[in-house]
Amino acid sequence: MAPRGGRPGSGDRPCGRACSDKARVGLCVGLAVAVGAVALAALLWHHRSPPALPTPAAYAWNGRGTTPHFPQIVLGRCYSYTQILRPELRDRDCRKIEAAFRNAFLAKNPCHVTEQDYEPLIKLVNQTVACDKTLFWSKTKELVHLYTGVQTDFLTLEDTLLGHLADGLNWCGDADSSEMNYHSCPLWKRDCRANAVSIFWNVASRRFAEDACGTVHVMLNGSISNPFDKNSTFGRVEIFNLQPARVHTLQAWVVHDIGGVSRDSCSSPSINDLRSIINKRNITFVCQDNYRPVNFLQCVKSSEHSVCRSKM
Ligand code: 2NF
Repeated sequence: MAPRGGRPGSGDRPCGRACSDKARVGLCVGLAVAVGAVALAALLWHHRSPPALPTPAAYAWNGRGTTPHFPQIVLGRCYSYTQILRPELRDRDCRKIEAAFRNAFLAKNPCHVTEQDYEPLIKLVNQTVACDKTLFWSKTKELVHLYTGVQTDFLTLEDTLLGHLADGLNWCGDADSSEMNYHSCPLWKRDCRANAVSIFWNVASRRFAEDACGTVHVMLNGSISNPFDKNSTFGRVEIFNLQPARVHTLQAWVVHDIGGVSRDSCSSPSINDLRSIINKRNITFVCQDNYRPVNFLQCVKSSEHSVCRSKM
């Protein structure tokens, strides 16, 4: 009886060439099945574990993250401003205002927030500043607010509801999340100039300037080489949004550090640049060095200085 099968190449070849062709076909089919199985497994594995979506924390912006308790701070500031500081605004809806602020930047790339995103917030806040009482500032943040803290008729942007809500805070969201990013936010000088915070101050400063009327004021720092900085918000945004039909004069107060080098800053090239921009816009420019009421405030801190002794 002939054995079944048999080794190819042995002397006795019951199936010969036909048998070796069958073996090759079998081998090829086996290999194809194995390759297919590996490919299918790889495909299934890929679908079962998609790459993780970046979380807000994964974006390491260069600036500090959203101020902790941002929504609570905004809500609290809104209530204290509208109920206690300026009760004439008591009918403003602080819950809506806080939500509009949040919605302006949440679920958005913080480098792609637009001025339009803040429009609902600006509409809800809606506040008018009396003519002659608008006070801009540049590089004098602490002193100007000491001044408006006493002379409450004058209002800086931070003394209006909109500026008060945001002053000193930081905030941003993320396109892939509905949460605030408390880890990091873009720094305008390093990540993107048009970020959620910068755009807010641009639009708030623009509106503040557009609404001004009569004589407007600015407090500038005469103890630095360029009291007027063309790249500052005052130099870039505010002066170009004054409405010559409503504003007839810009009064600049150039203040100097007590005991610092005494300069006549009103005649410096930097202030002359400001004068020429303002005059070209058909607005009168008036400048005063060392405005006395501000000197008195500076002397509260430096009462022993000879300049202050002689003033008192
Ligand atoms: O934080 C504020 N309260 C603030 C920020 C920006 C602009 C207020 N403002 C409004 C105020 F109402 C003033 O009238 O603009 C005027 C002051 O801004 P400025 O740029 O003329 O004055 P600076 O002393 O140079 O800057 C004030 C603060 O704003 C920051 C800057 O780092 C400083 O902390 N700042 C300036 N430009 C930008 C910007 N494009 C900015 N922060 C973000 N994006």
